[in-house]
Amino acid sequence: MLILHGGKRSPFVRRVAIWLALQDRAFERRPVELFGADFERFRAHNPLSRVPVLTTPDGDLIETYAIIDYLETTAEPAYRLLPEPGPQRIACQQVIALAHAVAEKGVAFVYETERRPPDLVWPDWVTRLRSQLEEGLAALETQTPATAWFGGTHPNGADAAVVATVDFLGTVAGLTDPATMPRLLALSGRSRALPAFATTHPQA
Ligand SMILES: N[C@@H](CCC(=O)N[C@@H](CS)C(=O)NCC(=O)O)C(=O)O
Repeated sequence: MLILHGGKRSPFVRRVAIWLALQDRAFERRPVELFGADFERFRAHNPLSRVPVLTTPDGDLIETYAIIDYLETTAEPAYRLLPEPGPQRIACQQVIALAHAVAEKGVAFVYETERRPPDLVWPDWVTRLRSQLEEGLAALETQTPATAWFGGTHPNGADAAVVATVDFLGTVAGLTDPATMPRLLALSGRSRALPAFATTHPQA
C-alpha cells in the first residue's frame, strides 16, 4: 500500500493526493506535524523533514515532481495524467510549473505572515510576494479553460496542480481577489464534483 505523508493544507501534498486518486490507486494518508512533534522523527523519511513524501515498495520518495514522475512511470498508459512526450506535454508541464511556482510563493507568504513573530515580519518581502502571487495567478487565469478541463474531457495533471494551488491560496485570508480569477475559481468549483478533488480539499 502506498502511504502519502502530509497534511491537507499543503498544495504539494494535495497535488499528489489528487494524482493518486485520479489514477485510481489505493493509498493511506498520514498527516505530519512538521512544525511540532514530528520534525525530528520525520527525518527518517526525508532528511529535510518536508512533505510530501510517498512511501512506496521502492522506498520513500521526496519532492513533488519526482513523486509524480514515479506515478506516471509506474501507471498503465490509460491512467497517465501527462500527455505523451511532445508539444502537448511541454505545454502541460509548463502549466504545472507555473502552478507549482505560485504555490511556492503562497507557502512563503504563509510562513512570513502566519509563522514569523509579528515584530520580525519583513513588509517589503510581503509586498513582493503579493505582487508575485498576483502576476502568477493572472498568468494562470489567462491559460485556464472556460469550461471542462486542461485535459479536455477529463482532468489531467495540470488540473490537479492548478486546483491544488488555487484552493490552497483560498485558505489564506485576504490573499486573493475573486474578481480577478473567475476561470480559476470556476475550475476549482467544477472539480468539487469529482471525488479525487472533493475528498482531498483542504476543508474536506
Ligand atoms: N519543493 C518541494 C516543496 C515542499 C514544501 O514546501 N513542503 C512544505 C509544506 S507545503 C514543507 O514541508 N515545509 C516545511 C519546511 O520546509 O520546513 C516539493 O515540491 O515537494
